[in-house]
Amino acid sequence: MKTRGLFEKHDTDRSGMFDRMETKRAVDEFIQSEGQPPISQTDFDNAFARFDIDRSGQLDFMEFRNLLRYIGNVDTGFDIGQLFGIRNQRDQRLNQFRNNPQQIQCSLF
Ligand SMILES: [Ca+2]
Repeated sequence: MKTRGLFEKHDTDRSGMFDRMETKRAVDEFIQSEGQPPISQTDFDNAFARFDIDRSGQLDFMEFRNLLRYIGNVDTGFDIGQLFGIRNQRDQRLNQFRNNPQQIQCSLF
């Protein structure tokens, strides 16, 4: 199914925007049609946050299209869970460093 068709099908309240539930349903259908393994709730939440640029809690069509493209691309050679795992680890280290740079230095040397 084309992205536009997928969007119109799952925009059940015809708002022109996807809320989290609508996005999840559309992503699940997309993933299934691509023969990809199901996306975990954590990966979905991360992906949603990444593409909800203005933090409105909703995705417009362009944001949704970018999300699908991202998920689709990730499947070619990358495991999305692994990818987000690496990113989360990196973010955790960065946060640790910001919160307590000296402690990190001690653990490195
Ligand atoms: Ca909607």
